[in-house]
Amino acid sequence: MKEAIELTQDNLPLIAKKIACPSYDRSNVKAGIVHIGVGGFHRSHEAYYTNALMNETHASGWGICGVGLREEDRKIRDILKAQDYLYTLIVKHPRGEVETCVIGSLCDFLLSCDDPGAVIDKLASADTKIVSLTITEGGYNVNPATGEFELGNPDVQQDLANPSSPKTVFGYLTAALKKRRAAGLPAFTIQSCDNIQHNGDMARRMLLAFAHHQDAELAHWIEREACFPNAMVDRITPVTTPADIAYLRNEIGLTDAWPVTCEPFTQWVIEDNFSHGRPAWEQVGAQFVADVTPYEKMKIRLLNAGHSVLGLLGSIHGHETIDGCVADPLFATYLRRFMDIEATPVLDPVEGVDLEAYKDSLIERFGNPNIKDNLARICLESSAKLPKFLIPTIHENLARGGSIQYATLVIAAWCLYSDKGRNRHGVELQIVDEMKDELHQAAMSTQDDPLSFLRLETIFGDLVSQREFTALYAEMIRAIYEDHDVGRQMQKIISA
Ligand code: CS2
Repeated sequence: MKEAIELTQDNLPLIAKKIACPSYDRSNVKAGIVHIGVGGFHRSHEAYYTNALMNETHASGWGICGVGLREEDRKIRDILKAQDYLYTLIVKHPRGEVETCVIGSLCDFLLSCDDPGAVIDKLASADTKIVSLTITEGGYNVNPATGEFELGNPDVQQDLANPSSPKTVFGYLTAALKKRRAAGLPAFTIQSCDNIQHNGDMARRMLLAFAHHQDAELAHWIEREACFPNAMVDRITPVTTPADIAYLRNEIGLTDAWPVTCEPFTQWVIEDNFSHGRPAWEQVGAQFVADVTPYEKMKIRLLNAGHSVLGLLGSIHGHETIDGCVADPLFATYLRRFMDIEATPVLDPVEGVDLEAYKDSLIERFGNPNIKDNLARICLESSAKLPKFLIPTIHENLARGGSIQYATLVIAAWCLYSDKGRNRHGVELQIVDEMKDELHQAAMSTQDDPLSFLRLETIFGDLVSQREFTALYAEMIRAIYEDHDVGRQMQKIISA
């Protein structure tokens, strides 16, 4: 085993002899961006683009200060702090080639639970121009049935009552914008990087609803002054494994306690709508467009929905990873048919994008055997994902008389998954979901009332009263509850 070098700022000259390292002077970098929710995806995507830009131009005003709003963020904060906020990105190509580089764009990290005032001050500081978010699909506090801000959320109530020690992202943004307004500073841009169609509009609506309840005049100022660009974000980023850490230590001779791995493909399409300046990310591959709508819909309804299709059906069938699914001809065919027959007909044409080639590339990306994207990651928080990724496709196909079979089986499989929590071989499946208990409760009564799962109105809306859907769903439920074999139903749909 090689002797491994610790990843720190002082060691960068040595590490740079082995792998690519920041070529800019990190001591000059100021945080122009504050990012809330520093997970793997932020580190493989926005932080990656920003690092590339600093390498390219040596612009120093766009460093990133990470913010964690949850106690669970302490681990990543502690690790990054000990590494001077440096980490390694491990890019895994389908044929086995691996590229590694050290990313230096993060330059600080604050935890709100340690000091809420420090987070508000950072957001309110004159240097902060953009506040970007990866707070997950479920983080926007929207009631999916009404589309309205969920005012009854106890954390929201606590934030309305205690504006200087908030818990939610809305409490922090509002408190900071209030300070900026009082200080005569421009509003920052709020840049959502979550997989939600019109993610900027969603962030805007939810923040304004919150701010309105706190201070109507401030809400009007935010409405006038702050920008919320919509964006499509894309890079498959599996959960880091001990093998990734061992790879760096053994093959590169580098000790990094929490590197990030990802696929080579990356895409970021952003509406050029910023209130207080922005980095020239277009110099390193991002695309700025006037309207991101068709791109985001295409990505969410094909890639993210495709993941959920494989994730739920594959978990019950006994597959473990996305590439394992697409190596199985039954799953590969099912996925492609779902994309062609159900998802594509409800998409709008995207200028300059060949949808067939896009779908081919998705299947190739899913098949990357070195990514080993676990189905457990895909199935995480399905209750927040499916209403955005898959259920709208069913609604739109019902309205146009299109096929709904492929997607309906996924909902039926999700019911079985939530009810039994086991795959067809009896192996337990860990379900991680904010709504885990509600999902289980609703699914449990399926044998007495085949539609009980669909009565979760916040997820399914009025799907339970759509006869064409419920008839098909009930039939599928009957079949999969009989033998726990989703593969047989998939085959039946394909052969029909
Ligand atoms: C995945 C996404 O969370 C999910 O279910 O579909 O994380 C996906 O890997 C990314 O959006 C890729 O850009």
